Amino acid sequence: MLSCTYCLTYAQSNGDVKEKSGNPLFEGWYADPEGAVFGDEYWIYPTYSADFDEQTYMDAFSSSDLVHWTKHPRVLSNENVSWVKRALWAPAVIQANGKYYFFFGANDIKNNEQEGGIGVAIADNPAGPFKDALGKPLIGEIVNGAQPIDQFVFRDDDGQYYMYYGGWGHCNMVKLASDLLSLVPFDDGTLYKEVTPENYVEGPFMLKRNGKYYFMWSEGGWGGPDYCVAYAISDSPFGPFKREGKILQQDPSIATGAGHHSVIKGSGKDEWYIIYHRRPLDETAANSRVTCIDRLYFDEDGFIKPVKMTFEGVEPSPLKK
Ligand code: FUB
Repeated sequence: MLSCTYCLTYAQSNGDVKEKSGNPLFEGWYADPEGAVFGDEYWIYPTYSADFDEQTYMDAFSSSDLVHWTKHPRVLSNENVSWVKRALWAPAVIQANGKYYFFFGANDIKNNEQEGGIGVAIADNPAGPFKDALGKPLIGEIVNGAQPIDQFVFRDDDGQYYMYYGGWGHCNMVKLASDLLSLVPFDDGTLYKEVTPENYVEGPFMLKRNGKYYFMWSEGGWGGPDYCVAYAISDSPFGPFKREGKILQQDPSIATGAGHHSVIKGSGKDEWYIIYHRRPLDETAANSRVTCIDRLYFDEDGFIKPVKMTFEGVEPSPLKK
């Protein structure tokens, strides 16, 4: 376990000393964090935020309580995915079919002649090592103007898996086969549906709560201070996704460039956390991004309240009772 350098202790009014996670959650430049809950453990899979040519592997972090985090180095690397050369970005990891599926973007392709895009690797446990499942990208071309990066895999209540993805201001969704290794056509025979909301740039995320689909995404440029997260609410996984407003953005007293997030549920009823990256106030370099966590609340009408970024982070929320 990492020492608690990154936790904070605080005294309650009754004198009891408690710990909070602190923000950032762990040391190092890490962006695009994908949170997941596997059994009694929380996991975070971030991008290693460095020069694109150095982004040839990914680390992961696990915790039993959201406060103490264990680092798992190099759960995915180009040693196990031969076509990955650089720019390994934005994991999406899910448990299905008795295995763990690790989706990623790689190579930052700019046209359909270049090799790269969204790939998938499989392991028997969440710490990997994840190995390439296909020997090639699952999505290796630019469709509807969407760069094939920033995938998020969503399982609807009927068991159907959808993947939302896309950079360059365009978001597509696709339907995944039950083995998660190929695309299947929608009822109208098409493989790709563009679902881009207003202001969308990249980093899509989907959450279902009380029968409503909460679609979220990042806006602005990730290298600058204005990067932020907005959302829409829909009755269907296919949209339409009408923009409601921003839920996460820079705070001049805390950090800039807050975006590319995910959301996980804690141990309590309707207890939600947003996991995201942000840039410390004394940093301006694009890749100076750290992974943080804060509470995410819904109001009584089901709208998401703006997130208050903190340095303290969150209290323990152990999954194991
Ligand atoms: O970290 C690399 C890229 O930066 C991601 O793919 C984008 O979403 C942005 O966060």
